[in-house]
Amino acid sequence: MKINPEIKKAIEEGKPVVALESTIISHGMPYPKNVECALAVEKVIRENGAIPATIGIIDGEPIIGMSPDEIELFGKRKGVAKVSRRDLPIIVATKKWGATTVSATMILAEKAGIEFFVTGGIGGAHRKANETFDVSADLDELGKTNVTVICAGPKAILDLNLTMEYLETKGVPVIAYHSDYLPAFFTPTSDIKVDYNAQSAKEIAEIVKAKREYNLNGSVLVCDPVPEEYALDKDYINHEIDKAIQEMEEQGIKGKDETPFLLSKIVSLTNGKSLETNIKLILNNAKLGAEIASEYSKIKG
Ligand code: PSU
Ligand code: MN
Repeated sequence: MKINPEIKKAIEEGKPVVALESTIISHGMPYPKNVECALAVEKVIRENGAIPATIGIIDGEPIIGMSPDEIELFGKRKGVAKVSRRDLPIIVATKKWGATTVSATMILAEKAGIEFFVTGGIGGAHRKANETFDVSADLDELGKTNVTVICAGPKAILDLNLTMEYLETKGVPVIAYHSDYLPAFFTPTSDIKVDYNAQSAKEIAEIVKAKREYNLNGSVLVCDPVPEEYALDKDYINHEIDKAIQEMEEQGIKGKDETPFLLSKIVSLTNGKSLETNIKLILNNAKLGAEIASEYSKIKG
């Protein structure tokens, strides 16, 4: 594993560091918006007092803190593998390029000693998961790996109720920022209650501290609602999501290809509107993530 020297030093000195994933770059958005977004997210994290560490795998070596050139190469390159926990040993041993999902990014961030990780949306229990068993490896990772994840909630391509049940089983506290309800990625809210409505970054840092002091392994899932002005209309986006899922089923797309297919299909069905919302919400999450990491570095002792 290669840790960028600036990040290594910051970790050693207990300064705030925020991890970022790379599946969002290679499988979550089209080029060149993916690269622009990844660099803009890093900028927001720095502006809010933390150091960004974008994580990806190049020639089998996990990189903690990719350079802007590496991010550009990543965003352009075709055929980068989507890597979750299952895929990690294969990609390392066969010396391939790999884009880390939420699960693999959590594993590598924890190994590097990074507590906070900002992304757009997490994977979850897919619709009909009770028949298909299609539950993202992200959820099990959240149950056991000690990294706090800041996102805009699970997307409505998933079954949000099943996702929340699964997180409860795995002991993952789900916190919404300034809301009683679970944010649903493109829309700021759903009708599902969260475990806690947090009013400040400091309050969230204190919850993370308590979780670590009690050795309650796993994540704290922080869900930051997309700002109203960038949100999509709920009925509109859910209708487009239904169309994308129908097309996925007709084409027989399964397994790890489902989420990337749906993400790109939704971008084309909405003429790029979903992509704009996606970028805005990540930038919003980056600000909160950097603030929480900064508060945490003051109190962790
Ligand atoms: N949800 C999004 N955008 C994404 C992903 C999920 O809104 O880019 C990516 C993340 O990397 C996540 C992965 O970890 O998809 C989940 O894939 P799967 O559903 O195959 O577990
Ligand atoms: Mn899956």
